[in-house]
Amino acid sequence: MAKKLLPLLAMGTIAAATTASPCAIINDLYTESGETSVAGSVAYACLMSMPFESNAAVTWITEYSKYLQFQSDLEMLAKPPSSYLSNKVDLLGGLESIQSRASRGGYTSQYQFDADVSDLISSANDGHLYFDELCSLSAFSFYSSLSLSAISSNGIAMPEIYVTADAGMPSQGYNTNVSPVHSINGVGVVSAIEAQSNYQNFQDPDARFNNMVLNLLVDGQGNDLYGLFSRDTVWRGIESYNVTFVNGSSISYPVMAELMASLDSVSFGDANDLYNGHSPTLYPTPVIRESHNIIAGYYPDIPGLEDVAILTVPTFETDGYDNSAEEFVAIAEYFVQNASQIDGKKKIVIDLQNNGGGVVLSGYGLYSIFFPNETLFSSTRFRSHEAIDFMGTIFNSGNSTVQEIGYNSGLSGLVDAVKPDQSSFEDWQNVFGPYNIGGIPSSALFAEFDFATTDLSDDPVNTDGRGGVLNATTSPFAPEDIVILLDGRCSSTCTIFADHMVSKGVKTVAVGGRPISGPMQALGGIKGSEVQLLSTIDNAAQEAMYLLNSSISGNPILSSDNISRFYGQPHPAN
Ligand SMILES: *[C@@H]1O[C@H](CO)[C@@H](O)[C@H](O)[C@H]1NC(C)=O
Ligand SMILES: *[C@@H]1O[C@H](CO)[C@@H](O)[C@H](O)[C@H]1NC(C)=O
Ligand SMILES: *[C@@H]1O[C@H](CO)[C@@H](O)[C@H](O)[C@H]1NC(C)=O
Ligand SMILES: *[C@@H]1O[C@H](CO)[C@@H](O)[C@H](O)[C@H]1NC(C)=O
Ligand SMILES: *[C@@H]1O[C@H](CO)[C@@H](O)[C@H](O)[C@H]1NC(C)=O
Ligand SMILES: *[C@@H]1O[C@H](CO)[C@@H](O)[C@H](O)[C@H]1NC(C)=O
Ligand SMILES: *[C@@H]1O[C@H](CO)[C@@H](O)[C@H](O)[C@H]1NC(C)=O
Ligand SMILES: *[C@H]1O[C@@H](CO)[C@H](O)[C@@H](O)[C@@H]1NC(C)=O
Repeated sequence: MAKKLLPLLAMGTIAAATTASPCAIINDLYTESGETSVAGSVAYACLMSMPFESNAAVTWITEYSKYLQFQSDLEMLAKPPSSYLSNKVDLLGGLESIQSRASRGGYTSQYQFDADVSDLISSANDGHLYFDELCSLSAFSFYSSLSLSAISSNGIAMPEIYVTADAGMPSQGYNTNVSPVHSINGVGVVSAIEAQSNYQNFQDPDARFNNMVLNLLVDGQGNDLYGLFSRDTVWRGIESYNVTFVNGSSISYPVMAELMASLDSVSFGDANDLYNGHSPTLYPTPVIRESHNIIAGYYPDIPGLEDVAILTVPTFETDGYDNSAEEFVAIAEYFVQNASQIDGKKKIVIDLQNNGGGVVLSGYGLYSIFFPNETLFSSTRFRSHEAIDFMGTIFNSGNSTVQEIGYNSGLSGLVDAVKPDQSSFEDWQNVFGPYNIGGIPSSALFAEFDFATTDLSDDPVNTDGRGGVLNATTSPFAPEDIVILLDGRCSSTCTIFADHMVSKGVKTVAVGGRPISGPMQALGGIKGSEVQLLSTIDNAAQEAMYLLNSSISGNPILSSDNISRFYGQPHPAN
C-alpha cells in the first residue's frame, strides 16, 4: 500500500454560473466574445447573487465537523505554543459560529458561506487541510497583472520589493531608473504582502511570503511561477492595487476575475503540465533528468564550483506516471554515484525549493541513496476521539477477515500498527490511548510503515538490506559535504526527507522570506506525515459500520449504547 502525502497543488473544479443579472453580464461577454476575464467587482456581484439554502448549509457543517475531528492538531491550533508564528484558530468553534450564522439567516449567498468556510480552514495554514471543491469558489479566480519580486542586490543584502517586470530589466542589460515598491494602497509593501499571505497553506510566515512573490527559478523545475500576491479565490474587497514606488510615481492595477467555470469546454491545465515534455527552461542543461523533470542533476560551470554537483528535487510526487518512482530513485542513485565515484565531485547541493512533498517512500528512497541500508524512522499519531475508537475496536475484534477489511480501508494505525521501532503493540487500547500530547488526546506514536510487510519493489528504498533497484552499501558523500537548499515551503514528505538528512549531520540553507534580519525556518510547510481524504474516512467508517451491523445478530462488537452512538458518527467530540 503506497502512502502518499499530497503536494500543494489543488486546482478548482467546475461550477456553472447562475443567470442572475451580474452573472448574465459575464455570460453574455463570454458567449459574444469569448471573454473569460471581467472586473473583479462584477464577478463578486455575480457570486453574491447566488442563492443560499440555510438548511443545507447547517446540515453540511454538522457532517463536515464529523470529519474535521480527525484533524490531529485541533487543540493545538486553538491554543498554540507561544513560539507558533501564525494565528491561532479554533476550527470546530469557527464552524459552529458559521453554522449559527447560517441558521439565523446571516448569509444571503452560497459564496459568502463558502468564503467563510474556506478562510476558516485556510487559517490553519496547513497544506494537508484544504478544500478544492467549494462550488462557488471554483467559479472565478481573482487576480491582477501585478507580480512582485523580492530582490537582494547581492544575495545577502536585505531584499527590496520590485514589480517583476522592473526587476528583470537590469539583468537583461536595460539601464533604466527602476524603483522598488514603497507601498500598496497606502500600506507599506511588506505589510501588504504579509496581510495577503495569511491564507496560504504554510505554517511559517517566511514560507508564505516566498509564495507571494516571484522568486526566479524557485519552482525547482526551472520555470518562473507567478507569485501569488494578487491571486485569490475569495474577493477581498480590493478593486485595484495602487502601487506607489520609492521614487514617488505610482501605477494602478485593477483586480480582475478569470472565469474558471466551464460554460462550454474551457479547460485549464493543471500543475502536472509543468512536468511534461520539456527540460527546465531557466536552468542550465541538466547532466541527467527524469523524463518528467521530477528530479534532475547538474554540474555547475562556475569557476570554483568544479567539484560541486547539484540535484534538484522539486517534488516527491512520483506516482503520477508509470515506473516514475523507480526512475526517480534510479536516476538519483546513478547521478550521485557517478558524480562522486567517476566525475570526482566532492560536494553536493540538494535543491528542495518549493518542494511540496509527495510519496513518502520516494522520500525514504532518496534518503537511502545518501545513507544506504539504515533502519528508517517513521512515526505519526492520530487524534484519539470516539469515532476512531469505535472503528479501531471493530477492526481489531479478532476476526481476520474483519481485520483485513480494516487494513484495506486505508486509515493507517487502525489495524496492525507497529511501533516506530517496528515492534508490535499489545492491543488496540495501547495504540488508541488516549495519551495527552500537548493538550491533544492522541494515539501512541506508531510507524507509518511496517517495513517487514511494505512492498518495496515499486517504491525502492534501500533499508535493512532490501533496496529494489537500490543496492549501494556506502554513502556517496560525507554529511558535511551535503547541503540542502530550501525556501521554507518544504512540506510533507519533503520535511520527512530533510529531517532524516539533518539527523545525519547534513546542513540546510534557507533563502528568501520576509525582508527582516534573523533566522528563518527551513521547513515551513506542514510537517504532518499523513493526509486523509474525506472519502477515505468515509469509506473506513462505512466498512466499520457494515461489520458492526453484521455482528449485531450474533455477538455484537459494541454495547447497544455505543452502537447507537456510532450510528451518529463520525461526529464532533465535546
Ligand atoms: C519610478 O519607478 C517606476 C518603477 O520602477 C518607473 O516605472 C518610473 O519610470 C520611475 N520614474 C522615474 C521618474 O524615474
Ligand atoms: C487607487 O487609485 C485610483 C485612481 O487614482 C483611486 O480612484 C482609488 O481610490 C485608489 N484605490 C485605493 C484603494 O487607494
Ligand atoms: C557518468 O560517468 C560517465 C563516465 O565518466 C560520464 O560519461 C557521464 O557523463 C556520467 N554521467 C552522469 C549523469 O554523471
Ligand atoms: C468474520 O467476519 C466476517 C465479516 O463480517 C463474517 O462473514 C465471518 O463469518 C466472521 N468469521 C467468524 C469466524 O466469526
Ligand atoms: C543491511 O542491514 C540489514 C539489517 O540491519 C543487515 O542484515 C544487512 O546485512 C545489511 N546489508 C548490507 C549490504 O549492509
Ligand atoms: C548494483 O546494481 C547495478 C546494476 O544492477 C550493478 O551494476 C552494480 O554492480 C550493483 N552494485 C552493487 C554494489 O551491488
Ligand atoms: C447499519 O445499520 C444501520 C441501522 O440499521 C443502518 O442505518 C446503516 O445503513 C447500516 N450500515 C451499513 C453500512 O450496513
Ligand atoms: C463504549 O461504552 C463505554 C461505556 O458505556 C465504554 O467505557 C467504552 O469503552 C465503550 N467504547 C468502545 C469503543 O467500546
